[in-house]
Amino acid sequence: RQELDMLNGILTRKVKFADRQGRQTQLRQRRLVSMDSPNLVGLETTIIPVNWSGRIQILSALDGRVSNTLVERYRQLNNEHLEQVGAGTSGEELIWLQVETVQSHIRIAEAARTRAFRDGRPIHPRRSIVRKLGYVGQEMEIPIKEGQSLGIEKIVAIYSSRDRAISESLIGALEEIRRADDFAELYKRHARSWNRLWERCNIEVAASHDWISQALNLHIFHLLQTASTHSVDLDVGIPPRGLNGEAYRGLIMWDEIFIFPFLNLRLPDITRSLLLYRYRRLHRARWAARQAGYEGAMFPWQSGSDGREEGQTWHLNPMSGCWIPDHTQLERHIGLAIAYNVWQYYQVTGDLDFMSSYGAEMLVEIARFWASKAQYNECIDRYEIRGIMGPDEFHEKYPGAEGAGIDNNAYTNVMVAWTLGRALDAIQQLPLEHHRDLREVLHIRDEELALWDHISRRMYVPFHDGIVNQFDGYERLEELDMAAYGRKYCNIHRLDRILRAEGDTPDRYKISKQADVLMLFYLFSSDELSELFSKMGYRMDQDIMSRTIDYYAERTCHGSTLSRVVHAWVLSRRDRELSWNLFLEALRSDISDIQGGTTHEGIHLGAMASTVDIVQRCYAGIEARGEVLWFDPCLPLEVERLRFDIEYRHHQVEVGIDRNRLRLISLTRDVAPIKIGFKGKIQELSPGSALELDLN
Ligand code: IFM
Repeated sequence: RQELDMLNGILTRKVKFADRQGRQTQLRQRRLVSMDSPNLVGLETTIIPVNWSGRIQILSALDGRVSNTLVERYRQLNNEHLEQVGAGTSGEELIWLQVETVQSHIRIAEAARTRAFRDGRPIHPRRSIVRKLGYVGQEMEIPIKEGQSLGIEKIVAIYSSRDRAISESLIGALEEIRRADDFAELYKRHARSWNRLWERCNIEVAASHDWISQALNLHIFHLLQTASTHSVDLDVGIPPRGLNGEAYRGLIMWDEIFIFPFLNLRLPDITRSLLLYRYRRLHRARWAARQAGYEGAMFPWQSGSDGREEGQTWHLNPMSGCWIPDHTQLERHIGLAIAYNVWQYYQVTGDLDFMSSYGAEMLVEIARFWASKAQYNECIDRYEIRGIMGPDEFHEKYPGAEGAGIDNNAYTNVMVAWTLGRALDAIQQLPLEHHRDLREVLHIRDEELALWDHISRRMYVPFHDGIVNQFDGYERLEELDMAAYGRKYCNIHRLDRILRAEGDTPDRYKISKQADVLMLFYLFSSDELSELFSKMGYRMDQDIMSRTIDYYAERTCHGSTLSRVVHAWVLSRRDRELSWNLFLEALRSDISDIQGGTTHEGIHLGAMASTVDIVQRCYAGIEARGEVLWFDPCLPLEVERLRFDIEYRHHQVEVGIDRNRLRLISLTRDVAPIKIGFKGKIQELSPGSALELDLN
C-alpha cells in the first residue's frame, strides 16, 4: 500500500511479505524531499519480523548509474550522462559519491548518512563498503528477534556545482549532511513548510464528487514539487512533465502559458523567476532570429540549458514503428506565449521594476521578430505570416506540399497583433528614465513603433463561413468521419498516428489534435477579444464566437492533455454539461492515465495546473486587466461553493463564491486599495475590508 500525504508532503509505503519458509515480515518506509532544506532528502525504513528471529542484511547505497529509461522510445538514445569523479566514506556513518555530467561538466555530489535502530534505540552494526564504478554502499547485518523493530534512517544531502553559496558540491554535501537533523526533526520542519504552502495555495471546492478536491490538491502538490519557493533563486524553467517524468527530456516548452496563471495569483515570485529564466536566454533567441534572417528574438520551441533550439526533427510513430520528419520547431508561437506571460504577470503584480528591467525588453524583442516576419500584402492591404505552425500539431504542412509550414494561422496572427500592442503599451508605461534607456539601448526608432502599430491594426485574420479559419486553406481540407474511426479504433486521440500508419496524413483533414483557434477564447475574455478584432477591423461577436467554438469542438480529438482544459474553459458558459465532462476528463488525465501509457513518462503539468486555474479564474470569472481586477462568477451546476486566497497587487484577498454571493476580504496590510470590477462597475477594496456582491 502506498499513501501520499499531500498536506505534509510525505510518501509512505507499506509492504507485508512472506518467504517460502512462511516467515512473515512487515516493512514501512517513509520518504520526503525536504520543502524546508532544499538540499536534503530522507528515507526512513522500519522492518518487523512478525514470526521469526534471525539476521537482516541492509545495503544503503548511492547509485550514480541510474539512467533514464522510462520512455520506451528513448531507450535506444544515449542514456549515459554521468561519469564518476570520486566515491568514498567519511567516519562510520557517511558515504559519498560525486559525478559529473559528460557534456556540460556539471558536478553533482551526494552524501548519505545511514543510522540503525533496534526498537527505537541506536545500534552500531559493523559496516562493510561495497564499491563499483559510479556506486558506493554500506552493507550491514543486524540480528533481530521476532516482534522487534529494526529502523534504518537514511538522510542524503545533494548539491551540484550550479548551487550557490557553496565552495564546491562535494564539500557542500558533506557539510550539510554533518549538520543534518534526524528524520523526525527533518519531517517536522518539512511538514510545517508544506502546511504554510497549502495556506497560500489551498482551494476549497464544495462539489458533487469528493474526489474533485482531492484531484485538484494532487495537481497543486505536483506543481509545487516542480516549482517551489526553493526554485525562485535557481536558473530553472518549468518542464511540461514536471520533474518526475522523462518525456520531452526535461526540455522547456510553451506549457508554462497554462501554468503561470495559477502561480501569478498565488506565488508570483515563482513566475517572476521563471520569466527571468527566459530573459537569461534572450541573447540566444536574438541569435536564432538573426540566423533565420529576422530581427528581434525568436524563442525556441523546445530548449534547455543555454536556450538553443533542441526540438526533435524526427518523431517515432509507435503504431507503425516508422520515424517521420517532425516540423514542430515551426511552432514559433512560443515567443507569443512568453510575451503573454510577461504581460499577465505584470497585470497581476503591477511589478514595474520587473517590467523596466526585463519584461519590456522581452516584449520589444518578441515584437520585433514578428514585425520582421510579417509580410505586407498590398492586394488585401494587410499583413500576413507564412510558413509556420499553430498549436495544432496535426497540421504541419499543406497536403502534398514539399515544404513544411502553413500560412496565416489565426491564433498566431491575432497573438502577434496583441503582442505588438502590448510592447507599445509597455514602452509607454515605463518610468521616464527607463523609457529613455530602453529606447537608446535597443535602438527603438519612432518609425519602428509606427510600424508595430500599423501591423497590430492591419493584421490579416482568415475567416470561412462566418467563423475564424484555423489557417489559410483549412476550409479546403476534407472532412473526416471521426465516428467511423472511433468505431474502428477504441482510442482516437492520436488520429495522426492512426492515419499515418494507414499510409494517410492528418494534413489532409479538418481535424485538430488540440485547441488552436480556441486558444484565443481561452486566453482572452470575450470583451478583450472583441476589442482586439475590432482594432484590426474585424467583427467578433457572441454569434461568431459560438459558431467558431462549436465548429472546432466537433473536430478536435484532444491528442494533447492541454486541449481538454481549453475546451472546458471556452464551453463553461455555453455548454455547461460538455464543459463539466471535459473538466472531469482533464482532472483524470494522470490519475487514470487517460492517454493509456503517457503518465508513466511523466505527469502532464500544464493540464494539472490549468484544471486548478479553471476552478479559480474561469469559475470565478477573474480577469486582471489594466488597474482593475474583474470578477464574473459562474459556477457549474455541480459546484455549490468555492473559497480560495489570491495575491493581487500586494493584497491577500480571500475569495468566497456561492450561488448568490461573491465575497472578497482583503487582509490587513499597509498597501494602497485595489480596484474591483463587477458587472461593469468599479469599486475600491481597501486592506482590512470586505466587499459583498450579489450575483443575482
Ligand atoms: O507543448 C505541448 C504541445 O502543445 C502538444 N504536445 C505536447 C507538448 C508538451 O506538453
